[in-house]
Amino acid sequence: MKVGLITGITGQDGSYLSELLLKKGYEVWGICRRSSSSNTMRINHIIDKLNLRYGDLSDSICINNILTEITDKYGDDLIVLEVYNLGAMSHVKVSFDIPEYCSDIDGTGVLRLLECIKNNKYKDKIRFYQASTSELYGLAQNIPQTENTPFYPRSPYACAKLYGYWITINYRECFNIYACNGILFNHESPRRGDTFVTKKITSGVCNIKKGKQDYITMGNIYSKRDWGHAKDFVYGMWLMLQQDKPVDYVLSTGKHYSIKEFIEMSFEYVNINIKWKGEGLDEIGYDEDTGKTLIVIDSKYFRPTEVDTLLGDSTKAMLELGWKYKYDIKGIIKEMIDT
Ligand code: NAP
Ligand code: F7E
Repeated sequence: MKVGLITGITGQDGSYLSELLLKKGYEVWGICRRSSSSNTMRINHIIDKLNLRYGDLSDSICINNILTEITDKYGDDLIVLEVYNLGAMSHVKVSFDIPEYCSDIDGTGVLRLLECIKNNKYKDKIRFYQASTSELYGLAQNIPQTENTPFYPRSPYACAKLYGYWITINYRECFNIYACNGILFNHESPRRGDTFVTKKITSGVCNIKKGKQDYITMGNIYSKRDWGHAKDFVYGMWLMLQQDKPVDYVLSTGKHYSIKEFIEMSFEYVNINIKWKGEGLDEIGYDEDTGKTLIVIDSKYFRPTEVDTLLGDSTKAMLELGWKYKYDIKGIIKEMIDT
């Protein structure tokens, strides 16, 4: 039996990865947080096929209990247990507000999982994927960024993920665990959390088109991101765990756009012509045909330190894993607005 264990199964990537593993015939397990309101919206359509356990990356005991429950169930019949660590406090701006919590979950949480794997009797049958991030490049030292580009994190989130990245490599080298990092650039979908910029824009554009919202309030619209689709990226995660040796890979599209360009493409898709006037906090986007304001800027969405530009080079993943992506930026926007 091939088994997958996903932390962060209720998140954007966790939901797409669950679908992929089920399609491939895996038994899928997931760690969910207890929440006072429902947090399983993204997996409700497949929930009967999943083995969910309550847990949290702050709690070594529960992580160990779940891991041993799985390995005890199969014992020597276990072929492989693929552990995908997708659980995280994943919002960069929020990490400035709750830095200690973010470090505990996104940094030390990785160590907790690796320790449980190291101590498991079936350690040699366990493979570990760490959700590393292009945020590690931060104040980017080279353009485009590859697996060899030096890191320069710019937020508590990125600093915590830097620890996660290195502890994954350290456990690979010390304890011979099949453990690797996917350094993933931004990836989006209709399942993206509401407060990330692409979802905020596409939802806002839909609402404006339907007359349910007047305008969208944005932060820094001049940063640039290399945006792909989560479905393409979870396939790359799976590929990384199917190799002879654990190796770290960048996944990206190799194209980047500013937030302002993303806004323009989104309005264009619903046939609204946006024009701009003013500068800085006074800049606004307006409807050329009606004169109505569509975009305003508010400094409350600015970050204390910004990551101005990210652009990835995933040549290594393309050549060694045979990974490619299917969605371009317009396809992503179309799906996010239509769904
Ligand atoms: P997401 O939608 O925010 O999902 C995060 C998941 O982590 C959710 O299931 C969340 O549970 C869970 N989680 C949060 N705190 C936890 C804790 N203390 N213990 C256990 N689980 C916890 O994130 P995503 O976009 O799917 O990203 C998946 C992973 O890839 C994250 O590690 C993220 O940092 C990383 N990453 C994302 C991107 C991207 O562009 N999407 C790029 C690079 C790396 P609830 O549902 O209960 O909140
Ligand atoms: O911001 C700017 C903001 O929050 C993108 C996470 O998945 O990808 C994600 O991190 C840009 C930033 O994503 C608003 O200042 C302007 O420059 O959508 P975001 P992120 O910070 O790039 C990486 C790879 C991860 O690893 C993370 O987990 O958009 N921006 N105005 C805004 N951003 C937000 N959220 N809201 C605004 O109103």
